[in-house]
Amino acid sequence: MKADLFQAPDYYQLDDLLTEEHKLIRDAAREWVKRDVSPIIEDYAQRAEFPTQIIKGLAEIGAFGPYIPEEYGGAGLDQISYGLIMQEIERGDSGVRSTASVQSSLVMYPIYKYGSEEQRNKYLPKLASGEMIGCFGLTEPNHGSNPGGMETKFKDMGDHYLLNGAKMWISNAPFADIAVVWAKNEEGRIHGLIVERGMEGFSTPETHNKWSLRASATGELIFDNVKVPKENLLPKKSGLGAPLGCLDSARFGIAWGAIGAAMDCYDTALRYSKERIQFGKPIGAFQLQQKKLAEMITEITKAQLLTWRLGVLRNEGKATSAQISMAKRNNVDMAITIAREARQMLGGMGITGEYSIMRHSMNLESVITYEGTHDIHLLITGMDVTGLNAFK
Ligand code: TGC
Ligand code: FAD
Repeated sequence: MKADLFQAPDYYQLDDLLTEEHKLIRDAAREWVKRDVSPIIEDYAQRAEFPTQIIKGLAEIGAFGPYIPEEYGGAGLDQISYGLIMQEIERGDSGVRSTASVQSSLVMYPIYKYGSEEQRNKYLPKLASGEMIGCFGLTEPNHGSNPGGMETKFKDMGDHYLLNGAKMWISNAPFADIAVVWAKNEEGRIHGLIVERGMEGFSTPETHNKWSLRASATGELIFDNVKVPKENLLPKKSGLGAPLGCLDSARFGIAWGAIGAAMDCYDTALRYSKERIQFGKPIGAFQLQQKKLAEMITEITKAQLLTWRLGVLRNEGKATSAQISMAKRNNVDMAITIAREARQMLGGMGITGEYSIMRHSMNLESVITYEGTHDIHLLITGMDVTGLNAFK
């Protein structure tokens, strides 16, 4: 792969909206991606392997639980810092960002928000340092967009719970130490349970043959009469709103992350357009190529403004789930469109691993599907503005 020469676009001087601390956090993440991710990621993606050696670095840049309070090992940062870290990581690779967002928003967040004090103290510091990796089991083979229909269930056996069922498409599953699993009790109420690797009857087979997110490990979670200790149930919230509340946090991170992938594609295409000569001049001098670049930077700038405002609203505790859906949907769509256009600008070179664009493009096919598909988020916006529910 080519050397990482990334220069971040900031067409509307949005750096002026950031604090000095935001910029320091972002720049540290950016440097780390240049040094530890960019040189190796294409090779790992080609081999369909997650580079476990970067876990320590992810922890060091604060990517595991950025907004979790310091007393539990988190970085105690605000939502914009969290977003900026996700942006920088996804600039390197969406699969690496997946590992960080699952760990932060889907494992640490529910333990922090819905867990007991004992659960917080037992798991959060180890998750923050990367000593422990977690995954989040909501999706099932028969229930993706409608998780409320889940079949995974647990029974109260007096001194423990007995868990049965299966989850599918679970990021980090093949190597995770713990899984936050959503399952129904005998009354059909959804609860979160912390399942630990090594519990009898619990297995995590890896999902192979992916053309997307190849540097992220995806797998199933199988529960065959798993005895879960009673103290592993998350006590403070139940019902579908509990897992969906975690998704708000992860979707927010993805809205920022997608900008990172888009910025990388734009920056690569811009540089290439000035270097590649056809018909005696750089291809960037042709109007058709300029149209692509002009539209890319316009869309990136709009997405940057959207997420910055959303970050402010999140910091003030005022962002709604529907606002987060709009940003996730818009920004991922923006990124996948830019990746496709940027790939074309590189001609044949665009399909090779010499450049990051094709990898981003394929990764974004997962990003536009997970955490709620493109169409599901449109229906959430539709429901919000009309007050009419198209799901039921
Ligand atoms: P509905 O009846 O609308 O809602 C049930 C309860 O949940 C509440 N709620 C929310 N709470 C917090 N945050 C949200 N975003 C919420 N959305 C809804 C709601 O108020 C209600 O509460 P209550 O107290 O009244 O019971 O539920 P529904 O069954 O009609 O479904 C609505 C729908 C379709 C929007 C929802 O199911 C949905 O978002 N589906 C998409 C599924 C999804 O996003 N799955 C993601 C799996 S995890 C993943 O993909 C990780 S990838 C990570 C990576 O690798 O980076
Ligand atoms: P379906 O729900 O079967 O949807 C199929 C199509 O039907 C989609 O286009 C959808 O938009 C459309 N559709 C569905 N309902 C409606 C409707 N009401 N109106 C109109 N159209 C509709 N899940 C986890 O729990 N944890 C993870 O860590 C995780 N990681 C993932 C990693 C990867 C790489 C991938 C690909 C997925 C991951 N997922 C994870 C699962 C992901 O959240 C689901 O794939 C996603 O929610 C969609 O579910 P589905 O694949 O079952 O598609």
